[in-house]
Amino acid sequence: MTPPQLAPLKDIADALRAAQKIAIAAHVRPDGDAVGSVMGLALSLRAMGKTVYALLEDGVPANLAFLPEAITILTPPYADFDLDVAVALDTASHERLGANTVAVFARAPLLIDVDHHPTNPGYGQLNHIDGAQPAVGQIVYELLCAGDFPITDAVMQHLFTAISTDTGSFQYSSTTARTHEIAAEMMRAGLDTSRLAQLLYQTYPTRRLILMRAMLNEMTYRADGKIVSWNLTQALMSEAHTEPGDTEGLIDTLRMIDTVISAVIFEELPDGKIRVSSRSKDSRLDVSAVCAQFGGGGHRLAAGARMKGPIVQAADTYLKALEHEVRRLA
Ligand SMILES: [Mn+2]
Repeated sequence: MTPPQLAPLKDIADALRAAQKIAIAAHVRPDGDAVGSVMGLALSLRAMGKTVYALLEDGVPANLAFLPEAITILTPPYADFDLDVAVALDTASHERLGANTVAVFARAPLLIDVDHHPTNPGYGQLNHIDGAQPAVGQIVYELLCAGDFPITDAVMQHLFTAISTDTGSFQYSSTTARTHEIAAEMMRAGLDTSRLAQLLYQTYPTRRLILMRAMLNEMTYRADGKIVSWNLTQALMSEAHTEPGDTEGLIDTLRMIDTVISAVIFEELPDGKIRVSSRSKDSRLDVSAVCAQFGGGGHRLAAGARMKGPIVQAADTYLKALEHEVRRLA
């Protein structure tokens, strides 16, 4: 029997085919997988003649604005529209869609939840939660194949972006042989992957380099260099005129350091809360469990949480818990 959290993609494709008005959304502070999955599915369904509302509570980050039809993504306040189906992608909990998006989704008689965060409880009526998939973009690609839905060049640009960014350019251990096969299928279908790689990884605004310079100057080590962390303050972000997306992937630079098995960035949010992003390079170290101590979650090797400020105190509390886990490995 299929577990309730893993509805066959064929069933999800059937539900989408039967619908005419569809809303698709992903988590707040969207990353490449969120934007790419939402728009990859949205553009395929639009090519089938359906009315599709792509919703992102926080809009499209500046670094992804080049993607096709990104301008059609709606942000709050949302208009009143009827829905047959709502689809949540890459969103580990219902609330992470954002309050306005949750309110719109409540109007749909059917909610579909497609995700790869193992902590996702399956908050839809149709759930497909597959923690073995490196990106929701990969699940969406399989969904389009299962339904024989259109896969246009624009759809591929979005799904390639989703897959490439969530696998660290096909480098993370979550990357599967199928991930590479999908990239190959897209290349055979004519997708210009080197252009996308250049736009995604080799085109940064000076603002981002200012943040990176500060990070390299200010990062601190703990646990004999096994942990590295950095506090990203509102003061620095306003000084550098930071825009959403500028901080995406900065943590990967910290993660590269040879002695490090865990990298953490603490980011001060406008509301005073502290956003924790945590990475592990050692499969024995489960940072999602550390984040869960503070109400967060995610993946074993990449997780996050929100903590109460001030930033120095939140960092100290989190790092103590992390160091406790790191020391247990030695
Ligand atoms: Mn993802």
